[in-house]
Amino acid sequence: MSASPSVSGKSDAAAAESYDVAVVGAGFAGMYMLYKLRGLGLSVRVYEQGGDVGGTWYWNRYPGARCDVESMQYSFSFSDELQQEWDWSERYAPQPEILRYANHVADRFDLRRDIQLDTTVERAIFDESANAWSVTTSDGNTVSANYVVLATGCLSNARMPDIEGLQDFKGKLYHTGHWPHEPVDFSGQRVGVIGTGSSAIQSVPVIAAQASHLTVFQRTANFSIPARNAALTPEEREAIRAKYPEIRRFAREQARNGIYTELPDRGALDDGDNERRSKYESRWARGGLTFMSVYNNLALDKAANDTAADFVRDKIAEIVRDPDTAKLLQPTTHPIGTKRICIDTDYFATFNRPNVTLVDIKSHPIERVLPHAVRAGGRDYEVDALVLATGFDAMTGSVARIDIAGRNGQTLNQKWAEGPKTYLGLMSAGFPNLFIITGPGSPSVLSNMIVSIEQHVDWITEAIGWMRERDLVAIEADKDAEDKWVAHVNEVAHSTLYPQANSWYMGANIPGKPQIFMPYIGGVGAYRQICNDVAAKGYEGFAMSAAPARRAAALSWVSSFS
Ligand code: N01
Repeated sequence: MSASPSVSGKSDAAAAESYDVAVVGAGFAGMYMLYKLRGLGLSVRVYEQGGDVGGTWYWNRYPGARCDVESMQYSFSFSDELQQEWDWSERYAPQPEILRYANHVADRFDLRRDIQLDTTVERAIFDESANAWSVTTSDGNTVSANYVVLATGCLSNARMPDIEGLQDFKGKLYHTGHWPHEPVDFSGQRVGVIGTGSSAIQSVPVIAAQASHLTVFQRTANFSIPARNAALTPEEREAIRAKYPEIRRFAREQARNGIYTELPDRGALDDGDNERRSKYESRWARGGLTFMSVYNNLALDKAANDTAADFVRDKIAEIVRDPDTAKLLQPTTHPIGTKRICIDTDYFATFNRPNVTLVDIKSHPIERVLPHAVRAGGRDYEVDALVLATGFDAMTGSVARIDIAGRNGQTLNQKWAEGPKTYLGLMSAGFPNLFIITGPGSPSVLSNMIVSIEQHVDWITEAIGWMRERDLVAIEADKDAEDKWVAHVNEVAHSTLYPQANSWYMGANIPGKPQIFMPYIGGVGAYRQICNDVAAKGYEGFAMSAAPARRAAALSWVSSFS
C-alpha cells in the first residue's frame, strides 16, 4: 500500500480514489489518528465539515468558552517536543488559544495536506465483496477506503430546542455550540439565555457584563465549582513540564478520569462534620473538577453525595444575596456530579447584578418565543438577542447523521435504534473495519478527552499494524463480546448514582432518544488495561480475516490434502 491515494483503472466517471483509511473529523482525534496512520505508511484522507481543524473548539466560540480540564493536562502527550514548546497562558485556556493550539498541531506535523475541509461525510457503505467502505462526501465525491475511523466528536452536534415560535424571532439568535466567527457584542442589548449547563454557566457572566439586561431561563439548576482560573507563570509551566512523565503516566494508568490529582482513600462519611467541611473548603478554594475526587464514594453512595451537594448548596446561598434567587439556583433534582459538573468564574455572583434576572421555567415553562420576547408563565420577557445554550445530541448525534451501512445493508442507526451497542466503544458488530474514537461504551466524556483520544488512536493504530504484519485485512467486533461489554457498561453505570440524573450521558436531553448510560464508567486506567489485555490475547472478541484471494489460496491448499 502506498502513502498516496490510488485511482482504480475504471472509466473516468466510475473512477474512485482509494485510501487505506478515511477519517471523519479533524478535531484532536482525527488529527492524531492521521499522524499515527501516516507512521504506518498508510494513505489517509481526513474529511472535516468545518472550515478549519479543531472540532468542537472550532464551533464553540461563545463568550467565556474555555476548557474545564487544566490546559497543561488537556493537551497532547504523544510528542514531548510539542508539550515542552507550547506555552499555555492560563490554567484553563480560552477557546481561541485551544484553537490556535489545534492549528499549531496541524502545521507542526504537516497534517493539512491530507485534510479536506468544508466537507461532510454523508454516507459510508460497506462492500463485503471488496472488503472496503465506499465513502460519499458533500462535494459529490465517492472514495473507497479499507478502514473508516469516526473521529466525529462527542459534543459536536448542536441541538436546537423544540420551542414554539423560535423561527419567528426577529432579534439575533445564537446557539453556543454553533457560534459565529465574527465577534458578537451584546453592549446595550437585552439578552436572553436559555439553558444553564456548562456553556451557559461559562457565558452568562461574560454576557451579563456587556448586556444592558440579561434574562436567564433556567429549567434545571446545576452544580458548579469555581474554576479559580489564573494566568500561568513561566515557573508554574516549567514545574509541570518537569513532572510531565509522572503526570501523563498517572493520567493514563491510574486516574479514573484521566486527570492528575490525589486519589482519595476515604469515603465522605468516614470523616466527621468538621473534617469533611474543611476538605470541601480546601477543594472549593483550589477550584476545578477535582472537587469531586475529594472522597472515593461521592458517585456511589447517596448519603455521601448529599454531604458534597449540601456544601455546594450552602455556598450558593452564601454567594447569592437574594434568598429566592439563591434557592432557585440550588440544584435539588440530581446528585452532585451525576450531570457533568460545571466549573465557572463568578457564575452565581452574576445573579447579584442589577441587570440580571433568573426565570424559573421549570414551574413557569416557556410557552413560545415571540418576535421580540420570550413568553414564560404568562409573562413576556423582551429581548434583542437570544442565546440557546441548550446542548448537544451527545455521543451518538454526529455518527447518526452519517448514513452508515454495514454487513447485509444494516444501518448503524437501525442497529442503535434502542441505544448504541459497541465492543469496548471501539467497534460495532456487523460493521467491519469501522472504528469509533471515544465512542459510547468507552470512558470518553467522563474523562480528560485528550487522554482517551490518545489511547483509542494508539490502540487502533496498533491493531491495524498487527493485522498488516499478518496479512489480515478485516477486523470486526464479535457479537457475543459486544453483548457482554454492553451488559458490563450498563451494570457498572447502575452501580453508581449517575443514572439518577436526566443527563445527556443518558440521552435524556433529546426527546425520543433511548435512555442508556452511554460512557463507560469503570475509569480510564482500568479501561486501558482491558483494551491492552484484549490486544495481548490476539484481539480477543474481534474476528479478523485475510483477503479473499489469500483465503481462497489457503482453502485450496487445505483441500489438496483431503
Ligand atoms: O449543554 P447541557 P451544554 N427549554 O446539555 C437546557 C461540554 N462543555 O452545552 O437540564 C429549556 O449540559 C437544559 O435544561 P435541562 C460539557 O461536557 C464543556 O451546556 O435539560 N431549557 C440545560 O440546562 C457539558 O456537559 C465545556 O432541564 C432547555 C441546558 O439547556 C456539555 O458540553 C463548556 C431546553 C443544556 O445543558 C454540554 O454542555 C461547555 C429547552 N427546550 C460545554 N433544552 C468545557 O468547559 C435544553 N435546555 C470544556
